Amino acid sequence: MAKKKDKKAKKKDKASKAARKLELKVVAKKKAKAAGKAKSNGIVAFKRSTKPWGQDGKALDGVRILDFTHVQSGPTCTQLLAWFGADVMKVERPGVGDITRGQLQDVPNADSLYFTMLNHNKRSITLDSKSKQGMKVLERLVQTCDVLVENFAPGALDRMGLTWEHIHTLNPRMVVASVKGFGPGPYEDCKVYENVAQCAGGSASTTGFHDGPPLVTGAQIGDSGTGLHLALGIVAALYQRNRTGRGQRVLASMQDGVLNLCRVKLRDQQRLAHGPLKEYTQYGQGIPFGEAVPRAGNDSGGGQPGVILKCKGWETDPNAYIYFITQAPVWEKICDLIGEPGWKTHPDYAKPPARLPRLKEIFGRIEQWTMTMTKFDVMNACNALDIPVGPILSMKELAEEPSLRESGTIVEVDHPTRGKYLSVGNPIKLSDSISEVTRSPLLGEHTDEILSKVLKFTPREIAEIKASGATGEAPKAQAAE
Ligand code: CAO
Repeated sequence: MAKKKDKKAKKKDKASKAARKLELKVVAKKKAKAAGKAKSNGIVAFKRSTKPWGQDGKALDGVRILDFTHVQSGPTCTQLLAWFGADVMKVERPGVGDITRGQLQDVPNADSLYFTMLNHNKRSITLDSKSKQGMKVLERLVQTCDVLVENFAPGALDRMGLTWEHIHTLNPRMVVASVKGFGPGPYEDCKVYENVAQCAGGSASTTGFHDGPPLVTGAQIGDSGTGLHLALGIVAALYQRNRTGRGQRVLASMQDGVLNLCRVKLRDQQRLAHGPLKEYTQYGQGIPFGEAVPRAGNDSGGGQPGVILKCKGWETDPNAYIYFITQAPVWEKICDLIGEPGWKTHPDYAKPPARLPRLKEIFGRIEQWTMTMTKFDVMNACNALDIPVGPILSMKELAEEPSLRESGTIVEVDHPTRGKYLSVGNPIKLSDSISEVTRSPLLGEHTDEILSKVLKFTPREIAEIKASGATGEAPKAQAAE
C-alpha cells in the first residue's frame, strides 16, 4: 500500500515538474514576445521593423564608447563608430586636448582641420586622468561604457592605473581596443607614426620606381587604415559579447594593418622564387630581379598590365594623366581605338604572354593616343568600350565633384569657431543606418552633460570634482584651498 502511495506521489511530482517546465517555457516565450524577440533554431530573432528604411535608429545605437584616442589612428576608428550611431565620449587632457587641435592650424584660435575632420559626431569631456578625482570619473566611465578605445604609447594606460585586469573587474563586459605601432615582439614598446608604419609594414619598400628610393604613399594606410581595422575588431568583439556576456581585448598594430594592405606584395615575394615577375615593366626592360619584391613604379599590381599615361595638357597640369589598363578581354577594342588594328592578329601583340616583354613599346603607342585628348575624354572613349581606365583626380577636382557631394562622401560642415569647411563623410554606406555628419566638439564642451546625465554624479559630487581641478582649471576660490 505504502509502495503504491509512493509511486502515486512520484507520478504527481513528475507531473507538477513538467507543468512547471511548461509554465516557465510559456513565460519565457511571453517575455521574448514582449521584448520583440522570437527564438528559432537557438538564435534570437528580433521582430522586423515596420519603420521606413533609414528611420529606425542607427546600427550602433545604445553602444557607449569611452574614446581615449588622439592624433589620427584611434580617432579614425571612433569617428566611424560614431557615424554608425555609437555615443562616443572623447576624454581629453584639460586645457590642451587632443594635440591635433592645435596642429597645422589654418584659422587662428580655432580647432585645426586635422582635428575637426577626425572627430565628428563625438562629445568631449576634459579630465586629468592622473588626478584622484579624474580617475574616479574615468572609473565611472569604464563602468558605464561598452568599449574603451585608446592609442597611447605602449604602457601608458597601465601607468594611469587602467590595466586590463582593473578594467575587467570594474566592467567584465567592456571591450578594450588599442592601436599600437607593433604587435608583440622586439618593437612592441616603440612609439609609431604613420610613415614609420608604412616603412615597417612593407609599403615603402614596394612603392616608388625600381631605380629610386623607397616612397611613402599619400593614403594614410598606417593611421586611418589601422583605425579601420580596429573598428572591425570592436564590432566583432561586441557581436561575440552578445553570446558570451564578456568583453575582450582588441589589438590592431599598425605594422600588421599595413602588411595586410600589402598582401599582394607578399604574394609576389613568393612568386619571385619561381622566376621573374613578368607583369613588372622591368622584366620587359631586361632589368634583373633581386631577392626581394622590387618597387613597381605605376605597374598594375595584378595580372592586368597597366601604367599612368600623359594626356592633353600634361606640360602645365600636374594631374593631366590617366591610368590605363590593357585588360586582356578588351585588347582588340584597344587596338582599334588607338589605330593599331594589325596588333589584333600580329604574333608579337595578339596574346598577353607575347605582349609582356613589349609593354614599354605598347604603352608608348597608347600614350601617343591619350596625349591627343583630355583625361576625361579618354575616360569617356574607353568607358564606352568597357576598357578600364582611371583619370588622375586632384584634391581640387574631388572637392568639387557633384556626385561625391550628393552621396555624402564629401560634406560641408559648419563649425562655431572656424566656419564652414569640407570633410570626408562616412565612406561606408548602410541602407538602414544613415550617417549624418555633425561637427567635432569644442574642448570639454560636454563635460557637465556627461558628468550629470551619463555618469549620474550628484551636483555635490560634480562641484567636488570641478573644485579639484580634474576637469580643468579649478575655480579660483576653491583652487586656493
Ligand atoms: N590626463 C592626464 N594625462 C594624460 C591624459 C589625460 N587626459 N591623456 C594622456 N595623458 C598622458 C599619458 O598618460 C602619457 O603619460 P605617460 O607617458 O606619463 O604615461 C602621456 O600623456 C603621453 O601619451 P603618449 O606617449 O601616447 O603621447 P606622445 O605624444 O608622446 O606619443 C604617439 C604619441 C602617437 C607616438 C603614441 O601615442 C603612440 O605610439 N601611439 C600608438 C601608435 C599610434 O596610434 N600611432 C598613431 C599616431 S597618428 O600618426
